[in-house]
Amino acid sequence: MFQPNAVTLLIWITHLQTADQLDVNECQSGSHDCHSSASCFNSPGSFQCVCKAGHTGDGRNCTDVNECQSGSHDCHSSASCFNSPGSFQCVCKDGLTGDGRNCSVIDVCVNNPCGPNASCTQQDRSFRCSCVTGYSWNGSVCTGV
Ligand SMILES: [Ca+2]
Repeated sequence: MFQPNAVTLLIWITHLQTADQLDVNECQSGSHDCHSSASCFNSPGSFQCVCKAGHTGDGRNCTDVNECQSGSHDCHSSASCFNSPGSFQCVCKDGLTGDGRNCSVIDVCVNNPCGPNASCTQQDRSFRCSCVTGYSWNGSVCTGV
């Protein structure tokens, strides 16, 4: 049976150290040629460049993906898409509220702008006030007839 003695152990250790020293971490030393929009991954004797999310390319050259043009965005159908480096933004169109992924019509009647004795009806972005039976509009509120 093989019994390692002090000399073979020393050879092993020296060999391991040499193999370890052969690998230069290009990602840490800054000697890599990855694009500024790429991530560097060190590997034994080499390294890889991978374009960051929202970018496309081979790692040496990375360009922004225009999600608004490519259709890979997830903006709501009633939102505008704005491209940006590595990302994109969704903004609900006028008269709508939400985070751009979800847009809904602003409820203009929610705070009862018509006052008492009136019903509020949303009309596109504005509202219409209708006095209940027995009341009429005096220009600002519904008053008893
Ligand atoms: Ca983009």
